[in-house]
Amino acid sequence: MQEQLKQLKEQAMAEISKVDEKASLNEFRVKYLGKQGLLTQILRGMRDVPAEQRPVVGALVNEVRALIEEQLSAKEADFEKREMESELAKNYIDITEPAQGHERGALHPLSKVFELLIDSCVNMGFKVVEGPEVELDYYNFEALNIPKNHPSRDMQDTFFITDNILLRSQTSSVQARTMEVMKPPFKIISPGRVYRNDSDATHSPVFHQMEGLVIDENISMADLKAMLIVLMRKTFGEQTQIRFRPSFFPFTEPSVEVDVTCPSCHGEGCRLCKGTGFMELLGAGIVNPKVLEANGIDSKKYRGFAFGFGVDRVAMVKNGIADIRSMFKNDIRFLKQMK
Ligand code: FA5
Repeated sequence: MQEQLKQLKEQAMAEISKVDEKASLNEFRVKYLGKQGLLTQILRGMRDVPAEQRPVVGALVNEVRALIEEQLSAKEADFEKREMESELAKNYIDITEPAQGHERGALHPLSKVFELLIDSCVNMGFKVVEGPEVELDYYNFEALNIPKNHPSRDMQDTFFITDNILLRSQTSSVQARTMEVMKPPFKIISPGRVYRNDSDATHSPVFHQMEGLVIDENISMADLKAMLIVLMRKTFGEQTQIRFRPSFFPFTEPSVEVDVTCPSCHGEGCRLCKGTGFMELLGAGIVNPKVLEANGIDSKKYRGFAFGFGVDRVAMVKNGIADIRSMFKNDIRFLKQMK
């Protein structure tokens, strides 16, 4: 039996030295140390060993088992080490390489223009108020001297929800809402989203306006003009050319439209500005006394001026954007240029 054990030891040592993958280690363990393994089979012959030799044979059995286990652990540790080394080699990180850094986001050009316009107006003493985008026909039109079926409604191609409810086509709807609740004198601006069935390089179906309304005693066209010139110069710089044109709105009398130099041709005349060299930015005027009276303000005592900026147009002019629709496509290349 001692001879058998020595042979088993040699056979096991020769075999384990040839094991070259981790999965084969378990087969080896079962073959030698398992319940039906070779060592167990030899042990079954222990009962035939004379009693005085048993301690010596027992010691030899333990020695062989310990040696096999030791070799198994050493091999296992070796495989694990190699696995770890190959993982590390695959995922090698060069800590001396410069970091990639995070890209910084930026405000959308429209948000920047809103911030600029609102800040300038707040610094001039205006209060910011808001109104609903889903609006009653009354506030969007009727309270502004535009009765049902009046031809001037055609100036704005409006999205109606029902006969009396619509998506507001202008922030002027906030004028009537404000006059209802505030006592003059007051100065408000109202920035927000508006909707019209319009689409080309300078018209978007969803766009943004900023309304302004000032009601006080002794207001004149000169106040409106001076205020707008200050605001435009702050927004575009001193060198920008500003043009006031006579116009018509049912809720202001007299009315003007205000243009600045075209962002595309800088005044030369191009397709974007239809050859005029200018881009229209806003409508404005002296509040029609009929509107004051309809909204409970004494038109003998108070007068007012109002204006409505196309905020997207301001962003176009400031950033030289040739197509208004590019601001709503979320194309990251465009947004990066605007940073
Ligand atoms: C109005 O909306 C009037 N409520 C402005 C006003 C307010 C007049 C207060 C008097 C007193 P208008 O339809 O012209 O007016 O639009 C005002 C501005 O909005 C235009 O000058 C233009 O800059 C912008 N605008 C109009 N339609 C669009 C559109 N579809 N897309 C982008 N901007 C537009």
